[in-house]
Amino acid sequence: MQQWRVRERALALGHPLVFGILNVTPDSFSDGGKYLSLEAAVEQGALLLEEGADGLDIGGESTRPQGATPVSAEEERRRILPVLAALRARFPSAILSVDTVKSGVAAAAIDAGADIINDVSGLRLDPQMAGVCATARVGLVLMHSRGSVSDMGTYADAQYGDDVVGEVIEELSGAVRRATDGGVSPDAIAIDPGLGFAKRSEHSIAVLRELRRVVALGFPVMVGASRKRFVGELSGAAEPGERMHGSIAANVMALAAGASIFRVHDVRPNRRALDVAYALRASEPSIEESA
Ligand code: HH2
Repeated sequence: MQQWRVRERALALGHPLVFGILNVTPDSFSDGGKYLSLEAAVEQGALLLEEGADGLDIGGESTRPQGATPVSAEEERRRILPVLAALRARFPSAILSVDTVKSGVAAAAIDAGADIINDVSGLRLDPQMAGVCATARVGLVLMHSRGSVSDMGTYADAQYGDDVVGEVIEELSGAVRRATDGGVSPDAIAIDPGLGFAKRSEHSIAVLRELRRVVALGFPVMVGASRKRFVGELSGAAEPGERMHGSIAANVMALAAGASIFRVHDVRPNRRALDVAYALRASEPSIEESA
C-alpha cells in the first residue's frame, strides 16, 4: 500500500485522506472572512476534525478566481500561526497542513507544528521552499498552476494544446524535479493537478477524466474539487455554497481513478461518500494491479 512520509509519520494511503479547508483570509472565494478571529478559526478547525477530517489545510492567502490580492509574509504569518499553534495544542495527532507559496511562512509554520506544506505554485515562486521542506522532512504537496498568486486562479495562463493533461503532467514533473533537486525525499511528495488553477472548466474536466495518467506518475494524488467553478458550471449551482453535491461526485470519480487525498470544505458529507465509495471499490483490482 502506498504511503506518504510526513515528518516522522508514514500515512497509509489505502483509505481516503480527507483534509478540511480552513481559510483564515478575508477574501477566499467560498469561506473568506468567516474565520478571522482566532476563536472562530479554531472552532471551525475543531468542527472539521470532529466531522471526520484526517487533517486540516490552513491558508492565509487567497488565490481566488477574481484575482487575489497577494499578502506579505508577515501578514500571512500573523493570520496563520496563532490558529496553527492553538490547533496543534488541542489536537496533537491531527495532520496539519499549511497552504503557502512562501518559504518564510513555511518555516515559521513548521516551527509551530505544521506537518505538511501545500505549495500551490509547485515550487515555482520561491527558490528556498524545497530546502525548508527538505530539512524539516515535512510532507510537500506540489500543485499544478501557472502564473503569480494573483492570476493563477484566473484564465490568464489557461492556454493549452490538444493534450491538456500531458502539459499538466509535464509541468508537475518539473515541480517534482525542483523538489528532489532541492533535497526533498520522493516519499514526502504528493502531487495535485490544480483543478481551476490556470484552467477553464473544460481543462479541469479533462484533468479529472484522465486523472489515471496523473496517478501513473506514482506519487500520492490530492484533488481539490471542492466548490470550484467547473462544479458550478456542470451542476448549475452558481453559488459556491450550493456546490457540495457536485463536489462529492467529482471526488468519488477521482477516488475511482486512484486519487487518495481530498481537500474539501464540507467534511462530513465528503467523508461519508468517500468511505462508501472506497468500500465498494476495495473489491476491484488495485491501481497497481490493473496498471
Ligand atoms: N485550491 C485552492 C487553494 N489551495 N491547494 C491544493 N493542493 N489543491 C487545490 O485545489 C487548492 C489548494 C483554492 O480553494 P480555496 O482555498 O477554497 O480558496 P481561496 O484560494 O480563495 O482561498
